[in-house]
Amino acid sequence: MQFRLSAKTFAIAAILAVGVYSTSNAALITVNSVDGTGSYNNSVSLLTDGNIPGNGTGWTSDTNVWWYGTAPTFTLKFNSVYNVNDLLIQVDNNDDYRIDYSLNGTDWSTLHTISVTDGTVGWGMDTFTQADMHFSPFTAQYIRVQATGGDDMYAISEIQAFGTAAVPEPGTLALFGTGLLVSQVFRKRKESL
Ligand SMILES: [Ca+2]
Ligand SMILES: [Ca+2]
Ligand SMILES: [Ca+2]
Repeated sequence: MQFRLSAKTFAIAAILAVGVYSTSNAALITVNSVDGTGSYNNSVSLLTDGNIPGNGTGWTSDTNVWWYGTAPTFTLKFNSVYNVNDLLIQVDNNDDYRIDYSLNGTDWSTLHTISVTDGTVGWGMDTFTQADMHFSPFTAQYIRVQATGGDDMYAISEIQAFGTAAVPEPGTLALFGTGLLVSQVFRKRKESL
């Protein structure tokens, strides 16, 4: 009897979990902080201000963080851990930019490198998304971008990530609530027998 109860509880919980996860849609991920290392021009806040200039905009535009050399790194920290399935990044068209991700800000994995030869424009800023980069979805709280080669003159105007929270709290609470409800119902039945 005990086994059947828990099996039924489990089945209902599993059905509910599928429902919770399938109804959650990828949305723009909230960024807690954006930081830069090394020497660069303009504020790193430009990277997450939602302003994406038109493709072909000059690399030293006021809309961009721009710099010389491959030393600088730019890191976004999300407000929690997310399953990320899309990125939007606009960079200078004639360079290589490596995108890394991390759960803790210490251990990094490389997601993708945008190559000089990628993209659609031959001058100024160029926009890339998952449709261009073809990476697999990943789980992270940090995204880091670094120029790795090109003409030594680099720029980024925007970095946006899209996905769903890795631990959806409303879903967890719903599962917990369902478990309580089911055990209450069965306890009441047992008492009435
Ligand atoms: Ca921007
Ligand atoms: Ca290019
Ligand atoms: Ca360049």
